[in-house]
Amino acid sequence: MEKTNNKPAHIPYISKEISEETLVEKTASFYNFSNTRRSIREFSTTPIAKEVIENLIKTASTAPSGAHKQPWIFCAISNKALKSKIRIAAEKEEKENYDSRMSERWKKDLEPLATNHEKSFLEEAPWLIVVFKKTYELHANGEKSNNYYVNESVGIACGTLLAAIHAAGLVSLTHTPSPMNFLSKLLKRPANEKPFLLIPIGFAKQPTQIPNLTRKPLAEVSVFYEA
Ligand code: IYR
Repeated sequence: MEKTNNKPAHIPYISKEISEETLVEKTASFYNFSNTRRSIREFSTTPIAKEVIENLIKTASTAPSGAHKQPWIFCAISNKALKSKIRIAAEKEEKENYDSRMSERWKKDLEPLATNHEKSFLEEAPWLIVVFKKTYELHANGEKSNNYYVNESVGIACGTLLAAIHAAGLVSLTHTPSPMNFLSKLLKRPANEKPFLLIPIGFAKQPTQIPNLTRKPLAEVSVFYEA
């Protein structure tokens, strides 16, 4: 077998076909579990161990990516002063958004979620993970190289992260303060990295309220082309 860097280029992948009954059971059970995930906007201040966050990031980083370039970096923040700076900067942008940059139609669409420019979760949550996409690779020697399908890759990694957070019994919010360049400055990230998503993580504050939403039924989100 052809080799690169002394590693075999391809190795066997062992897998076993399982019965239809088991498949239906497993997929139904995972669906039922996934369907209990909700975005949470009020967090308990209970600390979460760094090792937990490390495991979550390792899980997110198992995501597939264009040419296996893994074009992401996860900044994990528990530092109170830094969280506070992030909150102040995010609220400044969001105030502009809610006061003038968002269209009336957009604000109407957001009404059921009862969001506003106030982002206390950015200080309450024990951890914030800011996900950056690497639009290109910047090597230690100053050389640049290409990354591919960066948005797709980082989007998948974020989805994997959200699923892992839910599986741990923790909650998260996909927060999109916009524009997000303040995060590059506060976290001192290099020019090849662009902020993608800000994800507060922790336990849900108790009691807390969530919007009483329903999900689109299967028929509205799928089309099947069969024999
Ligand atoms: N980014 C703003 C507004 C916002 C936009 C959408 I689309 C949402 O689903 C929720 C909020 C904010 O985070 O408040």
